Amino acid sequence: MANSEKIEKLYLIAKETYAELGIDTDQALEKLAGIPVSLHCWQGDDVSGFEKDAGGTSGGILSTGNYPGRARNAAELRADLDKAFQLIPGTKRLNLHAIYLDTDQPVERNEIRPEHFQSWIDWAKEKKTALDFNPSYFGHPMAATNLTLSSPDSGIRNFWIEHGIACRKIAEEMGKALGSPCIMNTWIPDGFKDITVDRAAARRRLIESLDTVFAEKISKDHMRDAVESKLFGIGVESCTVGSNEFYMGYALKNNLLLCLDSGHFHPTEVISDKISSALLFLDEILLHVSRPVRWDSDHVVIYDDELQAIAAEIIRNGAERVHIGLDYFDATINRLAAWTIGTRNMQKALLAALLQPQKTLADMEAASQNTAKLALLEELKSMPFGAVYDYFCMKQNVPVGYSFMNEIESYEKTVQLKRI
Ligand code: RNT
Ligand code: ZN
Repeated sequence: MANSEKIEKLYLIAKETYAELGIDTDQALEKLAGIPVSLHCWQGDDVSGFEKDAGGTSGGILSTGNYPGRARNAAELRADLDKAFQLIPGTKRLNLHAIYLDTDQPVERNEIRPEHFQSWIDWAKEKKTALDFNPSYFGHPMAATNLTLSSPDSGIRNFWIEHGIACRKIAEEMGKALGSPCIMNTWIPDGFKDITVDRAAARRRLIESLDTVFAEKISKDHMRDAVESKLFGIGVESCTVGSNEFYMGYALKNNLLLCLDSGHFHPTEVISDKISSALLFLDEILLHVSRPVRWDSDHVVIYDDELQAIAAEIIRNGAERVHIGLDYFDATINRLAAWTIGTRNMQKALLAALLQPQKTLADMEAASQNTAKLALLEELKSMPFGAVYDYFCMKQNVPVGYSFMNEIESYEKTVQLKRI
């Protein structure tokens, strides 16, 4: 039997099986196709960026490993992304950081302008995709003390305020040019290594700086601001200025998006539980889907319990209010595979959630039929959702199952390994 025939046949059986639970698999796939996942450009080059002088990481973020073939410039990164987009079904966006500007000459971070990202805008137009954006408050001499927007030094603070303002203009232009609001996420590394005495003063300075950065009202149709908290980072173990409570309060007060990164909480604390709460008070949120291993180590997203829980919460609370971004950087494996594996897993988890009889489950819960609820949830786990995802991949003209690795292996040989 031809492979496509087999996939179709298995799909039809799966469709029938899910229909018995009252679930329409065609409808689920239509919904899945419309849920965008924003790929983080920084997996492609270990968060190095393309600034002509400074750049790289600091402030507690770090990519480890030396797998060959990382993208060294914007053209290489775009080539890798083109390939990744061919291996991932569904709606994709690209999430850029300010350090990925595409220029011949060095440009200071407080002087970057939309034109420095024109090649990305052109690329996105051509690929019929959209862009998200991030100011880069790290990997720079002005961030050497791990204090940027909350620095006690007004010169440092002002430099980064100017960077934030410059980035919002860029995000606005990206959203305008591509006809889709650009989500701009603000994460700063600010924190202290050791016992911190005046936490309130640092946090007050951060509020003031953010107020200045966000002062200009920009149309929601073009760009939207998100703020991302963190628990700790290497080198800033004792106090993170932009903590969860800080940004929760700031986002609520200013009606911004709250960004929840799955690697930024205590080891047993999960973001899946935070989505429903946040959405009761905020219009929209942003997720940085990642995988912490012991600490905020940014591993490739796998199909684990928390990913399934996150996806289920997205579907139950309204996918249109949750912007899904990925955030990890593993330099020990092929970087194109890292994108492909993580994004496909995100989609698989969304699909599994779309294939759950949410109303039946909620009714069981409301009627305290806890035994039945548990039994059904567990049975759902071994239902043929893989056949539905395979069919989705086939219909979207991307490789089905493990076969995407053939393409990655040949791309690695012919393109990435030649970069050394
Ligand atoms: C760092 C944050 C932040 C970064 C990216 C590069 O801990 O998670 O989102 O990973 O912006
Ligand atoms: Zn993050």
